Amino acid sequence: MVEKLSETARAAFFAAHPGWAPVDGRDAAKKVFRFKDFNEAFGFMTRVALAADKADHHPEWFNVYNRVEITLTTHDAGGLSERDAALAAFIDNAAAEGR
Ligand code: H2B
Repeated sequence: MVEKLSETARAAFFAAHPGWAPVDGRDAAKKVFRFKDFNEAFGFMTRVALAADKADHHPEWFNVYNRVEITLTTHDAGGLSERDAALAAFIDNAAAEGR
C-alpha cells in the first residue's frame, strides 16, 4: 500500500516541481501544458500514457487541441504520494522534449 506524502514531503513536492499547483478540495496537483498543435499535444500524451501504464500509475487529464490539463493524485492512498512525484518528473521531461 502506497503512503500519502507527509506535510513536509508535500511542500517539497510543490517546491521541486514548478508549475504544479495544489487542487482545491482534494490532495492533488494540477498543471496545464500547451503545445504547438494537437499533433504535439497527443504525441506528449502518448509518451505519458505508455510510461504511466508501465508504472501502473495513471494521470487524470483533459485535452482540447493543443492544451493538456493534468491532475495527479494516488487514488489508492487518497492523496499525493511518491508515485505522483515520479510521474510529474516524467511528464515535465516529456513536455520539454515535445515542444
Ligand atoms: N493511478 C493512480 N493515479 N492512482 C492509483 O491509486 C492507481 C492508478 N492505482 N492506477 C492503480 C492503477 C490500481 O487501480 C491498479 C489496480 O494497480
